[in-house]
Amino acid sequence: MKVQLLSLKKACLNAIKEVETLRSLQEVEVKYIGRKGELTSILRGVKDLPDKQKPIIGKLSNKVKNELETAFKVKIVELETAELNKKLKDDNFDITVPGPDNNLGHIHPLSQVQRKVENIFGSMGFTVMDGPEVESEYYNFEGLNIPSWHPARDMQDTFFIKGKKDKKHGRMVLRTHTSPVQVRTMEKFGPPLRVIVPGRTFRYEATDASHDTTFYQVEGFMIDKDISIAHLKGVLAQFLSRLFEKDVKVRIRPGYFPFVEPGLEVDFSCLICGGKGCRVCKHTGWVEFMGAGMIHENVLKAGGIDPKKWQGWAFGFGLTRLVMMRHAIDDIRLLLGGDLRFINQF
Ligand code: FA5
Repeated sequence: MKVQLLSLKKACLNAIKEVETLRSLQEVEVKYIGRKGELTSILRGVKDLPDKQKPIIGKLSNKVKNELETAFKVKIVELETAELNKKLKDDNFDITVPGPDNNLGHIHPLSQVQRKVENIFGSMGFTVMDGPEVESEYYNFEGLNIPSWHPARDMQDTFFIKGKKDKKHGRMVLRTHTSPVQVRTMEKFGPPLRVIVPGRTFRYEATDASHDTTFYQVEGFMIDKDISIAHLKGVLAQFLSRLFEKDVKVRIRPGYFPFVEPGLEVDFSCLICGGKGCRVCKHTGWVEFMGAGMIHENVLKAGGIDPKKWQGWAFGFGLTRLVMMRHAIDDIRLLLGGDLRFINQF
């Protein structure tokens, strides 16, 4: 039996050596060491051997089996490598070409600028707050000194949420501005306050190059003792020069918002046309940038703050318009349009 095993080994190793394809190698494997192969049929005879020989032959047959299995593995690698090399040669396959792009995403330009705004105000001691996008009429309007009968309601075209009505606070709306977070924050934390609120806002408006139905605003407000518009000017000057890293002309003119008194409008010289006039600035050279003013005493009262002891200012600007200025984007609708050809440029 020993002789049988050794000659099987020799024959099998020779066959492995001769083989040129993986398919024929598999046939050799089945023939010699498969379940119904020659090695198995030899081993069937072990039970008939004298007891003394059984362990010797058993050991030898295991050794032969292991050696043959290793020889098969080595040959598989050899054949596969040869096949790959042949393919590389035949196909003109260039292994130095980089692999497919793994398509890593990146931060949206709106979020990039929002982070910058948060950092600048953060360094001036402002806290970043958040508020609900689906807001009650009370916080969006009444709490801000805009009762339902007031003509100022027409200033902001509103999406109303069908069928939802909060008992205490009226209908639900998609917030038209970030100002509702003013009263919410006053109620929650009380004075003194130094807060900014970046967030998404919605208006039922016809869209054009500078108006969208969904856009981002940043609210800012400061409430303390002896606060005046001079502090607002100082904070804005610091903010704008750090954000644009260059001189930007700012125009302050009287404005009207029911929640501030006096009210201000702050405009920027248009950075897209350099003030010459284009479709973004409606050919005026100025872009409407923010509303601001001293917080109306009715708003402070709604927030549970005594207007005789505390004063403050507030502002609200369009973050989306700021991004347009920063990157000279001449149509607001591109920013949330989802076109990767556009967004991948930032
Ligand atoms: C407001 O929303 C006030 N809440 C701002 C405010 C806050 C005033 C605190 C006083 C004190 P206004 O409606 O002007 O104001 O909007 C503010 C800014 O949002 C605008 O200057 C503009 O930059 C941006 N904005 C308004 N409507 C749109 C729109 N449809 N698309 C893109 N940006 C818009």
